[in-house]
Amino acid sequence: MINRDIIEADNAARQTDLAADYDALGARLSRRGVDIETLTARAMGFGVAIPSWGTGTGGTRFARFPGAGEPRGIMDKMDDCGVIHQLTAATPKVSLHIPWDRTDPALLLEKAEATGLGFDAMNSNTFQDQPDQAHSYKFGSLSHTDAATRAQAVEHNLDCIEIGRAIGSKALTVWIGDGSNFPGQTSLSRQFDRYLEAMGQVYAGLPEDWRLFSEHKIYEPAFYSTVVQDWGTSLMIAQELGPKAQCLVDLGHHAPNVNIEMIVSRLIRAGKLGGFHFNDSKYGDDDLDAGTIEPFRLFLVFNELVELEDTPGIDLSHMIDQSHNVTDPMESLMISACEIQRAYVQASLVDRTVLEGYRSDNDALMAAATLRAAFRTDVEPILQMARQRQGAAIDPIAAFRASGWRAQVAAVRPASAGGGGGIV
Ligand code: LRH
Ligand code: MN
Ligand code: MN
Repeated sequence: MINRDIIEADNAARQTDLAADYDALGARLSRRGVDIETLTARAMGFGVAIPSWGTGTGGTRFARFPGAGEPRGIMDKMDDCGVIHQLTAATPKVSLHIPWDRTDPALLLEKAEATGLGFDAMNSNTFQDQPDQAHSYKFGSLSHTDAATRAQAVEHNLDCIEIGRAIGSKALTVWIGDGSNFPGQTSLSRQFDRYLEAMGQVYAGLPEDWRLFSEHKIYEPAFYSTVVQDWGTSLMIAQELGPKAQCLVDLGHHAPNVNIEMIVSRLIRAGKLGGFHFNDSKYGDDDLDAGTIEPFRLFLVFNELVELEDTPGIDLSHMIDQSHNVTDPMESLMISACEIQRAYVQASLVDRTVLEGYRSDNDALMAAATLRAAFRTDVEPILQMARQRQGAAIDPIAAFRASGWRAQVAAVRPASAGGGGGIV
């Protein structure tokens, strides 16, 4: 972890400005009838999980350009996640990917204790072949035409549940790359039937207090059809499997211009929204830092979440899912966590009584203006204060750079090989 003195020294230099900015914002908000302390308390209560795989440099289908001091394995990844949480106070959990992170659960628990982290949803991987694997996933996994391959994929998911159970996780996210690349290659209906049957076996292996998240994605790696291609299919799956099955929305997994906030609203209405993979994108599954391309879209997603937050039974797993090619992954993850938290606080600022009034009067212009007023409010002092009060950094990136963490770990973590073959 980073030496506390470094964080405190960096905070000390920013303390006076923060106090002035916080007071000024507090005064402005109170003129709007909003208590800044309520918002700061909400910011302090907010958390989003870090994907273990996001701590390394990703890559594309063309190349991977490794960075210095990349994590050598899950223990290093957890160390990085611990630092991200230490600096942001917004990322209390890690989401593991198996088999990438496979290791003795006792060691994972020990590391979680040392870094002050918990575990969010487990992720299974049947979109890659592993050494020593009996059956290849080249033509699919849970929906494969071959029963033995499907059984192997089911077994892997059950194994993920076992590991997760040992470390206190409470959910399994299943994303498969299954689909087809050419019209006629597969029976669209029978492939889906096979998938549902296999997922039923995974569902049957869930502990009582666990949930199963199905994650949809429109395309890639299958380029003609994908088995779980959109939220409609994902909802069908969750409804067919049973009450412990819900849908996971990865923001980058839709066609351009799809209204994601509406999907969010519909899934909550159906009692089937389980969680998110936050990221941002311009074209496809770009896995860019949250809020860096379309911050208003992120805000609108949170606007739905805040509007519906008292829906009975709602319990969302907020997770990030990103890949970093040109930035330091830890810095990118910190930026994302802060942007997601910002969207949450901005959405919490929307005057919902006033908005409802405009809605019932059909005053579209003022309804939109009400959302914009919240979105345009610079809530940075609230985020900074939330961090400072929790012993984190007022400016996480500055404190991270001042700490020299990357250079320190680069000295003990050997450079990893570059080369082709990206991560999805
Ligand atoms: C697929 C995906 C899914 C995987 C992760 C590595 O594109 O979003 O969540 O588990 O990437
Ligand atoms: Mn994802
Ligand atoms: Mn993805």
